[in-house]
Amino acid sequence: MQIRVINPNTTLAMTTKIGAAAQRIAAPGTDVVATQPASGPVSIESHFDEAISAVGVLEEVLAGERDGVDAYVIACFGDPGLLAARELTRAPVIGIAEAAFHMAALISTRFSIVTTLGRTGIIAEHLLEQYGFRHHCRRVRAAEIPVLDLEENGEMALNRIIDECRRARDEDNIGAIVLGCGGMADLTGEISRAVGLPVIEGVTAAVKLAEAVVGLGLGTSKQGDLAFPRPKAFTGQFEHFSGLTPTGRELPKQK
Ligand code: 2AL
Repeated sequence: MQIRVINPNTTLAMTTKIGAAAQRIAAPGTDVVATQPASGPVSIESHFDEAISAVGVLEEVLAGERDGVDAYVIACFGDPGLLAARELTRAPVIGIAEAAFHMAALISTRFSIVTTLGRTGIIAEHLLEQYGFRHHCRRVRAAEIPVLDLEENGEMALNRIIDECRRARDEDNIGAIVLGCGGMADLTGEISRAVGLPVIEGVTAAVKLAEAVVGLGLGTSKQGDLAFPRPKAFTGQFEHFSGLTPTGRELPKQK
C-alpha cells in the first residue's frame, strides 16, 4: 500500500519530519511517500495561506493519481483542499485535523487542542463545527508559536507546547490532548510523558485511518458531491486543469 502524505506548505525540513513520523507508525508493507507543493507558502497560519496551499495540494493529488497511490493524507491542521482533493480520486483522502478529532473521540469523551497561534486555533474551531466535534472539544489552546519555530527553535517550541498542555490537563477536565499542527508529528511521545495524558497527533492518526479504510476495501464515494469534477475549460495559469478526466487506480472489490 502506498500512502502519499502531502505537507501543504513548502518547507522541506517539515515535509521530511512528517514523512519520517508517518513511515515509523505505518504497518509493514505500507510505503509512505512525503511530498510538498512546488510553490506556495512556507507555513500555513491564515485563511489566505490555506487558500493558496490548497491548489498545491490538488496538484499533488493529481500527481499521485498518475502514480497509482492508494491513499492520501493532507498534513496541515486546517485540512486545506480536503473536499476538492476527494473529488479527484477514488482513494481515501484523510485530513490530519479530522483524523485527530476522530481518534481522540474514540479514546476520550472530552479533549483539548493545543495548536501554534491563536488565529489558527480559530480555524480549528471552524473545523470542529464543520465536522461535528464541537461538543467533544473543551478548549482550543495556542502555544503562541509561529509554525516555523517548530523547525527553527525546536526546544523552545516544545517547552511552550508542554506548558500549554499541562494547563489544559489542569484546567480543562479532559481525557486527551490533540496537537494542532503537522509540524508536531514527532512530539507525541515526549509530550505524553511530560503531561501524563494520551496525546493524539493528526499525521500518525491519519496514516492509521488511511490503512484502515484501504484495508476495508473502501475509498472516496463517487456518488454525489465527491464525484469527479465535470471536465471544463480553465484559463490562464490553471489551463492545465482543462478537460481533467479521472485517473488513478480502481478500488479493490469490497468484501
Ligand atoms: C499548520 C500546519 O499544520 N502546518 C502549517 O504550515 N500550518 N497549521 C497550524 N495550525 O499550525
